[in-house]
Amino acid sequence: MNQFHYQNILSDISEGKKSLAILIDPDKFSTSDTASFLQQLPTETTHLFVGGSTDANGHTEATVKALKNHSQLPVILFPGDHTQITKFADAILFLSLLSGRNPEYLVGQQLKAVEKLKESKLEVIPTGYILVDGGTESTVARVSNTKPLSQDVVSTIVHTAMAGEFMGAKLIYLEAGSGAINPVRPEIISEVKKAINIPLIVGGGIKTEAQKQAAYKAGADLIVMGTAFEK
Ligand code: 1GP
Repeated sequence: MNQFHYQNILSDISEGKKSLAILIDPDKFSTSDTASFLQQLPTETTHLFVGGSTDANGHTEATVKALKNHSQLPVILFPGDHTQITKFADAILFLSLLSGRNPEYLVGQQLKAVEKLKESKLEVIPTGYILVDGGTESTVARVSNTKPLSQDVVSTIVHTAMAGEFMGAKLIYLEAGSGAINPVRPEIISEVKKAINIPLIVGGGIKTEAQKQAAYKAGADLIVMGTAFEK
């Protein structure tokens, strides 16, 4: 089992070095536009995430291959379910939806992923995934049949992140949901950051430079932006 690689991609997301991942949803991406899509991305982009709550058309593999052909940036799977795993990426966020109580997204999908992961050299990154209320029903909440945590109950969010670290997560992902009206509040980011000893990813509803800088200042190590770069 020693073909599994840990820490390579993760070490890029080190504290102090702020990272920016652009999320590409294969359902909304045209591979023929890959070069022009990549050209419009901010120069500070450090990672490409690929995934969506659903991949109805099975475009993930083609999307990953196109991005790898056109870019040197690490391509990391951010899968909505196990069918979105492809060995052509560099790494996978091995997500556990800790804000929810649906066993399918706590451990069920993870078990279904093993066959494909056994045959890949993907860096597997255990990630505690915490969905908070972004002011509109997110696709994650709908597909996973879970409720987001209220942004008003900061201690529950902090404790969920700590539980994730205690369970072995190497990253915590604070998610307001793609297309969120309200991104994760800076106060929440800073309380979570103070409580954990692992890098913190923040995404969902971040559209402006000011929102991005506020999230970094509050303690986000890596910010994920998707909708802002969709055509
Ligand atoms: C969603 O956090 C990501 O999982 C990105 O969200 O599409 O709102 O940028 P946006």
